[in-house]
Formats: sequence, C-alpha cells, structure tokens
Amino acid sequence: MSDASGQIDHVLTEDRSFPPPAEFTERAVFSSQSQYEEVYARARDDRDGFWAEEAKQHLHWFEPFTKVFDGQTSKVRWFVDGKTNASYNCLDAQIDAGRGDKNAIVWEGEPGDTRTLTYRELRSEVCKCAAALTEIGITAGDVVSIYMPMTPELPIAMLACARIGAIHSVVFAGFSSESIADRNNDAGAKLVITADGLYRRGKVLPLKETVDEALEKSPTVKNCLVLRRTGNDNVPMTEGRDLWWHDTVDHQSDDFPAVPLDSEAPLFILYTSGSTGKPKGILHTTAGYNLWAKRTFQWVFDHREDDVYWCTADCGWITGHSYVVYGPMAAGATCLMYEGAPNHPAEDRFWDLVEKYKVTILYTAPTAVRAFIKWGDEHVDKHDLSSLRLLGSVGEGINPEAWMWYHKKIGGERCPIVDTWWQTETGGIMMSPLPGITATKPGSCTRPLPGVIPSIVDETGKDVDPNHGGMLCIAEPWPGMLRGIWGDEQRFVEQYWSMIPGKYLTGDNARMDSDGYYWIMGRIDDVINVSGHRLSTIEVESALVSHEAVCEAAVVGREDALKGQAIAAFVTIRGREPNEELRKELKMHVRKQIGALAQPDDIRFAATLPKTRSGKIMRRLLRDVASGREVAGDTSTLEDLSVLAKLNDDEA
Ligand code: 6R9
Repeated sequence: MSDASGQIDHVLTEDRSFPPPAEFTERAVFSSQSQYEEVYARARDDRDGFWAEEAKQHLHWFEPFTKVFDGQTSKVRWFVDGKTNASYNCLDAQIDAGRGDKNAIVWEGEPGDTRTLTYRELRSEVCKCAAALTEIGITAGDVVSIYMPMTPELPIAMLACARIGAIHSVVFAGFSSESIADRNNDAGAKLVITADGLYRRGKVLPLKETVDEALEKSPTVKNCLVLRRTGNDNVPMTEGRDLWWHDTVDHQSDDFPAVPLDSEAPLFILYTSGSTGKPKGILHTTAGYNLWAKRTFQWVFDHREDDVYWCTADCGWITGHSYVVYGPMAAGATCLMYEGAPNHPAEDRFWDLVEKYKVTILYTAPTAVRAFIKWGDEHVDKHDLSSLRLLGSVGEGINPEAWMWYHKKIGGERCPIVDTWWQTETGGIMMSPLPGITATKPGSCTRPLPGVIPSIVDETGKDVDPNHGGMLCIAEPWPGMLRGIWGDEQRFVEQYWSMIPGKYLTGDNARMDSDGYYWIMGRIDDVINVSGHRLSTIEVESALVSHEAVCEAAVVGREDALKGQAIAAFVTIRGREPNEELRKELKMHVRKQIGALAQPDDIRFAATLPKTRSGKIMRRLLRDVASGREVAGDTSTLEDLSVLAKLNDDEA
C-alpha cells in the first residue's frame, strides 16, 4: 500500500459529497436509486437469467446461444454455442436500427484536417479492409498487429479484423521496435498494419522504420500493410512483403458480410504490464466482451441518441478498445476522435475541440486533468464548454484537488463526474457512479455496476470489515472478463486465480466505506502507474540491466504532481563514470528498449542497493529515498545499514 501512501491520507479525509443535478436525473438511464438496487439484485441473484435477457436484447445473433454460462473461476464460457460478430454489432446492426446516416466517427487530425464517417460509410471502409485482409491471406484465428496513429483507419483495421474473425493486437504507437517484436513473437502475428508516420506536436514521427526494425526479429510476420498518413518521403518498402493501404484496400468491394463467429472466438489480445518483466497478452473474446463494453457504456455515460461523445484515449490502450470502439459503436454513438497532442498548436486544443464539435460527454484521464491545471485556466476560459453534460475519468485515482478543478472549470459545476475503475483484464468499467443517481465523493469510484460482485479480503482470503483496506477481488464471473493470457495458461491461473481461491484477484488494494463506496488504494504488486499507464518495475529494470554499464537496477515509483507516479531508478554501474552523460544514455536506452513512456525520470547511481538478508531489494526504502522522505519503518532486515546513508549521496 505504500505505493500510494501519499494519496491514501487524502482519500481517508475526503467527505464532500455531490448529488447529481435534478435535471440530469430526470432523463437518465438509471433515474432512481431503487431502480439500481433492483437491477443490481437481479444480476446478482439470477445471474444467468439477467445476462440471457441482456444478450438477446443487445447483441445480434446469427445463431442463438444454448446456455448462458458454463465453467468456473478461470475457465468460463458465456453464451455457449451462440454465433455473433462484434463488427456486425457495431456497424450493420446500427444501420438496421436506422443510424446509417448518423455520424459514427467525427475525426480531427493534429494539423487540423477533418473527416466524418457515418455508420454506413464506416461499414463500407471496414468491408474494404476486411476484403483486403482476406486477399492478403488472413483468416479467422490469425493474429494481426496494429501499430498506427489515431486516424479513422485504426478503428477500421480493428473492426475489419473482427469482421473476419482475425485477432487484433494493437500496440500503442509510442512503443519501441523491441516491444513490437516481442508482441509479434509472443502472439505469432502474421501481419502488421502501420502508417508512414504520425503527427506529434507539429512534427512527423516515423512509424514504418520502427516497424521495419521490429520485423527483422519477427519471423512469423509475412506482410506489412502501410497507411499513407503524413506523406513523408522515402518510406522504405520491402518488395513482396510491404503493401500500401491505398493500393490494397481502396479498390475492394464495400460489401463484405460479417462472418458468424462463436461467442468465445478470440476478439483481441492486448498486452499489459504485470508484476514480471514480460508483458501479458490479455485475451478477450467476442460476445461477452462486446456486451459488457456496450452495456457499461450505456449505463455509465447515460448515452442519448444526440450525444457527441469524446473519449480521449488512444486505441493502443484498453480504454480505446472498449470506449472508443466496441462500446460506443455497439450503442450507435457519435464519437469524436482526435489524432494529436493536447497542447498543439496551443494548450487549449481540447477545449477548442469541445466547443467546435459541441461535445456533450468527455472521458479523459487524471494525468491530463493535472496537465490542464498546470497550463492555466486562461486556456479553458477562452472557450464555450456549455455543451458538456457529463465528465468521466479513468486510468488512476483522481486526486480530490484535480476532481474539484474538473468539476468547476470544465463541468461548470453542473456535470456529474464518473470516476470509472476497471482494468485491461475486466474488459470494461466495473465500478463507477451512475450519473443520474449516485452522489459522488471526490476520489471514490463509488459503487459496483450490475453484475459486479466485489470482495475485499485479507491475506487469508477472509472478507475485511468496512473501512478496512484489503485486496480487491471480484467474487463472481462477469461477461467481459478476460479469458486468458495468450499462450500462458499457467501464468493466468497463478496471477489471478491462485492467491484467493475462487475469486478473481485484481492486483489493487481497496477499502469500502460505511456508505458502501469503494476507494482504490494503489497496487499490491510491483506495477507502477505513470500517466495512467501500467508499467512493471521489473520491465524497466531489465531494460536498464541490458545496458553494458549497469550491474544492477532497482526501479520504484515516486509521487509526481503531473504523472501520478514518476519512475525513479537506482543503478550500480561498472566501467563508467557516474555522470550526467551516462544518466542521459541510460534514459535513452530504456526509451529505445520499451518506449518513451518508460523513460526514467530520475537515475541515481548507488554503490550497492539496499537488500534484505535473503537478497530481496528493499523497494520500500528506495521509495522513501526517491521521494525525498525520511526513511521510515523497520530497517532491521536490511543487510548493510551503511548502504542507506550512501544512497542519499547520489554518486557511487
Ligand atoms: C482502464 C485501465 C488498470 C489499473 C487498475 C488500477 C488503475 C484504473 C482507476 C484506477 C483508481 C480509477 N486504475 N482506473 N485506479 N481509480 N478510476 O486503466 O486499465 O491500463 O489495465 O490499468 O489502473 O490500479 O488496476 P489498465
């Protein structure tokens, strides 16, 4: 719990409460507390009956399921024998429901170019891409890596894979060639879809070159499909392997029927950091995931037909999967998509977009909110944000100060804030206020959604009393839950299902207060949260140690006003002087190995690292040192006390 100790104090003293405005409640999907209690009780007491109805009503079935649920704990099947297709649910079903001419995607590129796609137009583009994938030789069950900027072609590529039953593995376009290669190899990807480059703060960053480097080490990849986005010259194309999107996709037929797929057909793999160095390929399947993404979207964002919804997440993260693509599109929403940086050309870009497109629902991350606060209110004040009616937050706990600013400055004190707690593994939102009925408390994700049965336990697996911290588990299966770690059944079982028998272990600590509200209190493992993105400390340590000058490395998170947590690395070195030059070199090395988001903020040279007598690095001590705190707590297990004094000197 010490990872988030700075936040816990805040959390424990927070007692402000904000009831939803009456005019919001009147029209809300959930408009009374008793309605929520009733639906929650039904989902809990008659799980299969509840989800059978939900699935029949909210997904299209080529063939009906014969059984709602089968299995237990880690091994589950939902909607057994049913046949559906996530791309059909997101496109064809919307056209059938009369939304053919409704905007599905309203897109703005960083340079200011724009594009809108109605549901009918989006379906055509997805069909062309699906036909092209088929022509390239991709069939159901094949894995396709996607490494692209936030252009419409990114969701198009995802939905095209879904249409033919190929499994997409989206890799965030900030990851290094090493990371792409690791993911290609782990998943056995056959194709990589990328672009010539992407725009970031006015500059063109190459993507294809990075992919090329990765492909040298990705023997399973046979082809690479390249979108021309930036038009930068001299993009290297390898004859026989690389294909331009415009040569391969554009001429295809705009009608390619969605393939009926088994409910449990893999839909995608998404890699996320765990407590070891190797990222886990989290597997989600077709029907349960799509239903969960759709229904949680409708409940939490109180979606109405005329909303303009903007989730600012990149499709490279789970939030982009569930709440840019599969949730809102299965609900027929109009989604704003923006390609670039929030501070280009100026720090008011987001507010310019909200005003220009009359955004009604904004879903973003605390790290963004903290950046806006830092950039200054004048950027917000320039714009009319009166179209907004609902705000959302995701990725990490939102500290009460940031919550209050979001509430006042962006929400004009009239918009409810939904602080949504969930994980890559859960597929969609698990705990969140329902905006029409839940009185919010800054810093709490409030209560579980229907179908979510949380349980907070101690080390022995016993439920703790209210107001006591413990490990957050989910006690019952839900349709959107992960189905596995790609290619690693053993790790899947060990990681999530072994420590607390019969329950899904989330890896987060939490506390429930006397009102039944949940407060997330940081991770129980060595995962740190940098700007809402998960990184394992061991992943960064491994990258550091792969540098010839580093003998040993220990990485911890320290509090950071902007990023939530910053990365502090302690290293022991050989054959080099501990100086600024080496510091820079090591930072660049990690950047190259994993990607920019993993670059350490601090590098400290140490003569030795503090270890227990059994040889374990004492991260708790390092966390104190890294955040400039007095080293507190028990140091009796420390092998060599003099190490501590030397750590603060910061030179070997
Ligand atoms: C959706 C997403 C999951 C981890 C999760 C927790 C932290 C996410 C949060 C939150 C407090 C919230 N987290 N939302 N902590 N309040 N509203 O972020 O998925 O990238 O897999 O991260 O993020 O620690 O376990 P993912």
